Amino acid sequence: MLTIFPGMFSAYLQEGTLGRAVKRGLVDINLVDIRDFAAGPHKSTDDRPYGGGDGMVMTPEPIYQALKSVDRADRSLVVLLSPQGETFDQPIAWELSGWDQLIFACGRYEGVDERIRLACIDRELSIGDYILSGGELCAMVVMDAVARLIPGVLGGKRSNLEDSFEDGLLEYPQYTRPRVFQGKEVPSVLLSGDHEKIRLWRRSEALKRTLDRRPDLLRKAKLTSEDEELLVKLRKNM
Ligand code: 4GX
Repeated sequence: MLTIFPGMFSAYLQEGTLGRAVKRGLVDINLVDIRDFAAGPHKSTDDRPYGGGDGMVMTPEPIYQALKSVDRADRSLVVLLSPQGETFDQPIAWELSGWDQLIFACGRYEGVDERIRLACIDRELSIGDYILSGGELCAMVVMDAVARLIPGVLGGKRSNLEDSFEDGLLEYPQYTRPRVFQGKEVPSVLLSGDHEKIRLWRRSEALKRTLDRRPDLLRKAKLTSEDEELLVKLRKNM
């Protein structure tokens, strides 16, 4: 992580799934403070934009030197987080998980000098169409999504293949105890013990949710002929 705020990553890296993966040595995260590579008494990492205008731009030299200081793996990719990048999604997370090393450049201010983009950046990603105050949260989002695809990180308790989005559909509704909560019952099929009926109900609910909330996802989803039959019934009920 190349950043002027390495402290922003520390708490997230100590807790939960990612924290455990780091402790077990399944992922190794190296925080590089760009400011350590800034020259001059003020260690400044930004400057005024040529051509005028509001805001500041990250000056190229400190980022360049920070990147040069990284011990690069043979198969290593430099990723810049920015609203101008291609939108990050689960297929991109799988692609990134195939690299031995990901180097995230986290920008602040109005962005980075264009020559850093041209000279150093292999892939530019956005986490969505909204503006954050810096690339750090975005890098953590991508890092988290990629890390949980690394074998062993989820601890075998559950496979990430069962997740929402791995087949391109939204997840079916989940229930746990108690059987009645605020007057609402758990659907009786889930108590039936009929595993085939439960499987069909869940698949149908996943398709229904996707149809209702994210019909755009259905075009790219991996659907079986059974799914197509369920969809015909669901569309009739709309
Ligand atoms: N998905 N931001 C980055 C500064 C910046 C701008 C251009 C490099 C180039 C964002 C997002 C996002 C705000 C992070 C601007 N750095 N990044 N920052 N949404 O909004 O990725």
